[in-house]
Amino acid sequence: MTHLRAIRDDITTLKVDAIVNAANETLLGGSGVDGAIHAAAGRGLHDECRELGGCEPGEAKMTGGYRLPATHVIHTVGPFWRGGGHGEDQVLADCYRHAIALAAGHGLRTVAFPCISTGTYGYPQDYAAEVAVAAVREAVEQHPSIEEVTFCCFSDYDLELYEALIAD
Ligand code: AR6
Repeated sequence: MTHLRAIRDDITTLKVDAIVNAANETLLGGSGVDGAIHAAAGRGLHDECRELGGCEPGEAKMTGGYRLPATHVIHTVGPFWRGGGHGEDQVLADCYRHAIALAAGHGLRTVAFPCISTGTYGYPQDYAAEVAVAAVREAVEQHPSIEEVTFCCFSDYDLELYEALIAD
């Protein structure tokens, strides 16, 4: 059975098979976790991303990890929060599901996620955490080769939310 855990950390320091990036549709970098990942990985990541031709919200694309301790980066684009009535939950769940499927399809076993869409894209943290945990639980049932999924929180508040949801 896949182990789910929540930690509070900088995702760029994690030595896992893949860290997930909360990117934008260009995949060419930005602020927040996207900026941190590109800064830590170096120029090679940017060059590989330029070849990918962007990414639709809810989809996921994989690159190497370059100077990161993680061997791969899975880039996904979360939904911009517009009040909740515009299919945001579905797109956010797709980010988690597609990232897990992509990792499993490449034989990866350990994956770490940031709290996608809860920064610049404005998704309420509690709703996002519920969607994330439910989507990951569903995805790892279909991809049991995934050994561990880490929810890498950047705030104590997010960590509390995820710890409570995982314990359920
Ligand atoms: N490690 C882990 N989590 C982090 C880190 C880090 N080093 N840095 C920030 N976070 P955001 P979004 C958390 O804004 O809402 C970018 O410009 C942060 O505290 O990074 O999906 C992209 O290019 C928050 O909990 O992503 C897009 O344009 C979470 O990561 C846009 O922002 C997500 O916040 C995407 O917005």
